[in-house]
Amino acid sequence: MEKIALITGATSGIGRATAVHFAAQGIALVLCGRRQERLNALGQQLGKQTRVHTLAFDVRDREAVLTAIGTLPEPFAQIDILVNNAGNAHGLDPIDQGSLDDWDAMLDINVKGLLYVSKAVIPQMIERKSGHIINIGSTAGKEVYPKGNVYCASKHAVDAINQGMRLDLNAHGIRVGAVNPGLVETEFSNVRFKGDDQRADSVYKGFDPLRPEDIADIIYFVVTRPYHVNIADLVVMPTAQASSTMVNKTL
Ligand code: NDP
Ligand code: 8X3
Repeated sequence: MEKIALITGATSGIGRATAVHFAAQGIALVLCGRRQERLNALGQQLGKQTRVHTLAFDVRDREAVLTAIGTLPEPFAQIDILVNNAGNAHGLDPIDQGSLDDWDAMLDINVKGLLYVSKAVIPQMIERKSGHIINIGSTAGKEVYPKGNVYCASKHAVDAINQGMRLDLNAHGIRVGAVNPGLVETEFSNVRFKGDDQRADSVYKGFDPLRPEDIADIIYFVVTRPYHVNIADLVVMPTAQASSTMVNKTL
């Protein structure tokens, strides 16, 4: 039977690659992000392979989130797979020099935004006693690196929310799991360094980073296991990476 997936942060990077991968497998899509033009272009492209609906909202705006997801047209209303992916790092500063706006952005988007979207989707999953939630965490949610402070805190929160969701939704037969990537070359560092593309590019120089398609492939694997299999928590790094602070640039 055709499944419907709602993917947040589908306009770029991991979310976009996941949408492309899912579409190729015939999964119907609700694509979310703020950049309407990108949603339109992707919707048009993937609409040749599967049914697509786009929703433009900022995950920080709880009314917008609840309204957009709560008023999905009937053919898209029953979400089988939720990929909680929208998020970014904002800045890379020692704790005493961090910007309050950056801190607000990371906590509001990566943590509260994920919660708002989940709140909008979970009730109908409970009603149907069916659903699969994939939370995109990070190696930054498993360890803390210098200057990563608040971004790491936001991803540790995702780790805790992932565990909490799994516990609380266990009674309803809903699968919950996290995929926690290491260094993936996307627009992530362009956002973190506020458009300093040279600095962003330098993050992925000298080694072979993960590509968003690698993570999309893993997410697809996770959601296509038989119902009795729930991949609860998965960490994936480039071969060159051993931890947040150890990357081998001699391979
Ligand atoms: P990108 O910057 O390429 O993509 C981020 C996506 O999130 C975009 O589609 C963006 O859409 C969306 N987004 C950001 N802020 C908001 C917002 N306020 N409201 C709605 N959507 C928003 O980065 P990645 O693909 O790398 O990041 C995706 C996820 O993967 C994030 O949660 C990130 O923390 C995580 N991650 C990334 C890693 C990496 O090395 N790249 C490693 C580990 C985890 P738009 O701007 O259109 O709103
Ligand atoms: C993204 C990975 O190491 O850049 O979550 O924080 S890292």
